Amino acid sequence: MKLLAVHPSGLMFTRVFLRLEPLGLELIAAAARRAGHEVRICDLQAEPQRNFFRALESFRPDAVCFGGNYLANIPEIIDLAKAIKARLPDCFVFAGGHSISFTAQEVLEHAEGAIDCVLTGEGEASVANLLDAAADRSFTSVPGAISSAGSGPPPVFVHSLDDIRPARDLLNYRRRYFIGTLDPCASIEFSRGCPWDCTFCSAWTFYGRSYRAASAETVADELAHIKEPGIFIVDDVAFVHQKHGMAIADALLSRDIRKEYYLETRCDVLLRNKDVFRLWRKLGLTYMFLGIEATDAETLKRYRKRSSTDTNMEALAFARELGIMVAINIIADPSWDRARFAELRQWCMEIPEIVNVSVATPYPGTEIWETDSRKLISRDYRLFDIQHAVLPTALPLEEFYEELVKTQRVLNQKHFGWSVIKDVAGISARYLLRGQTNFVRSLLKYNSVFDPQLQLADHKRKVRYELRLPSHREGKAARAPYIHAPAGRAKRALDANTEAFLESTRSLAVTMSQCNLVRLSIILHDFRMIHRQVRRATIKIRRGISAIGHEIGQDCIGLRNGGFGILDKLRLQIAPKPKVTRAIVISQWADVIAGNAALAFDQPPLGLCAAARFRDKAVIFGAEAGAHGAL
Ligand code: B12
Ligand code: SF4
Repeated sequence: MKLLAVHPSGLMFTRVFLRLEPLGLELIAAAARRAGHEVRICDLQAEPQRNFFRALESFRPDAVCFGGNYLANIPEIIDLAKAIKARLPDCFVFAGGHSISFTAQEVLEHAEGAIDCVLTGEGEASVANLLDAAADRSFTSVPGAISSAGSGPPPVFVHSLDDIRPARDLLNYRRRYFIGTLDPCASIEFSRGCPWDCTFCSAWTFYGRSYRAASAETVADELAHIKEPGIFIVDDVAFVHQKHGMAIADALLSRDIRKEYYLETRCDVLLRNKDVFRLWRKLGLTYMFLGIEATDAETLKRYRKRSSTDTNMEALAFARELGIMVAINIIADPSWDRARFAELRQWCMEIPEIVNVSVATPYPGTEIWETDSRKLISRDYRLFDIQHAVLPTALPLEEFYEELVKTQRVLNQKHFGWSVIKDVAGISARYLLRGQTNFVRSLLKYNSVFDPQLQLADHKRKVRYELRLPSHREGKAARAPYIHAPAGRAKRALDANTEAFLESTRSLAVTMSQCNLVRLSIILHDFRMIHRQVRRATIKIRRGISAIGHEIGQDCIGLRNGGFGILDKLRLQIAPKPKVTRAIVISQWADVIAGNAALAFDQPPLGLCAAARFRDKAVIFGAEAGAHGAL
């Protein structure tokens, strides 16, 4: 069979800052090629749409598939599918990828027969089966297949990440992929999945909270064959597993492979695995993206980021120490007023990092989609790119965009303004001489892409395809909308120590350093992993240690030690004292639950446990803050 694999066009972000190869689609292409099919790739991020239509004419594919990772690309995919059927009515058209997996049924309906099937989940595991089944259009035996004529069993995982490597050779314009000064840049996957569960993210629901890793040898082989000097590591959270990061580093060192790398990780992972990141710095780690998301504890809690402001600040300090370019993301909430934007600008100007501001957006597959989607002001897929506001804004929409773009511009100029261009003139000239224009162009394109009037105008476009709302009751979260069903620890390539670390962050409510006791309001919830009897509670703590005693008084019980024993102990203490509504527990494993409340700290050093030997009062300190901070 002749298969044309298509990636739709790039979204706003890719017009300025980066453009990266469609790794997922290359894996599908590789799996299909291995099954004996003739495959071509057309990546509309890097080539004009006329190439797609030319390929239909000249290649005359028997099947065309689309990569649907991004919700905002769905209308384009549907329109292209309709255009295929108008030209090649017998062509088998299917789609797969992250976002389309969460919206399969509605996409099939919008496409009105132009898309024959959606293959949900990890596509390389079942694409060969699907192509076999295409002849009689019967997909009921294909795992992950959804079609109007019937669906197959749930999607399955590929046997091992080492099985299939991407068909990089099929891309027509490899030199068009870049990120910042990594120009040209290839992408690679070291691991897949994320074991955390942030409310705004669908990485964990897609992969059922699994975490799998490619072997160090496979990764090193692949890197040895990649020609590009820049490498974008696509992992959701790079180097969660220390040993894995070290093993890849060793394999690269032994083969003397030198590249420049970009990766994304969590602040707590960076702090936990400092040696890994130090070693990777030596190996060429140049850029790091840290998902900070919010600058205050309350919002971090709401996003269930399971990290604290202190951890985030400490991670930034460590990343600076490493001497790499650090970019962070902050999510702008639609409730923000002008003052809040100004505050963010101020904060961002005080730190040296590159700051990216995105807009809080509920996506299918995320928890906030389940709880917030009924408030949406638009269900136009094209606006779901985290650069547009799709929830009601406190400011009039026009003013919200003015503030957003002003903030983004200020932050952009901080790094990419003319004064900086002068500094990077040398680099730019070198790239231009090599014929690499991506980076230089990106420096100049900002204002033509990020413009409040353009963003506002996007809301006024005619809407032909709209997202379908979830069917359950408003405000009530349904079951997590997994694509691959969760299989617990068995599906995580993590050792016991890393699992324990994971557990501790999952139960982590907040950590604070003694000298940074700011007013804190935390809604505690979702400790159900450890214990099902979780209730909500609010703990308010005022600046200063004495203020803590005053604030929480006898309502609060402080306990030291961890382990499951503490659950009983805590409940015993609280049960006969109905007035006790709040508790602070200093816990090794942060495994805390009580009838009414709990606040846990992750792995306090021994000194802190000792300091916590007091009765009926609380201790607040940071896990990494050293042995101090007792009441
Ligand atoms: C790396 C990455 C990027 C990179 C590169 C993307 C690229 N060129 O493909 C960059 C940094 C450019 C990027 C940008 C953005 N990203 Co991004 N990105 C990711 C990330 C972390 C990993 C994607 C990846 O390459 N994985 C590795 C490959 C092997 O897996 P994969 O692509 O998912 O492919 C597998 C399956 O999806 C499926 N599959 C994929 N394609 C196809 C096609 C067919 C036919 C079939 C059958 C199956 C199939 O099979 C593949 C193999 O198993 C994901 C999170 C995630 N875990 O998925 C977010 C994610 C996809 N990104 C997201 C977002 C929001 C964005 C941006 C809009 C953000 C922004 N600031 O503007 C932009 C838009 C970029 C654009 N294309 O225009 C969201 C998507 C949300 C949504 N529902 O639309 C995700 C899910 C992150 C999240 N936390 O929510 N992203
Ligand atoms: S840690 Fe990152 S990838 Fe994992 S759920 Fe949170 S935002 Fe998503």
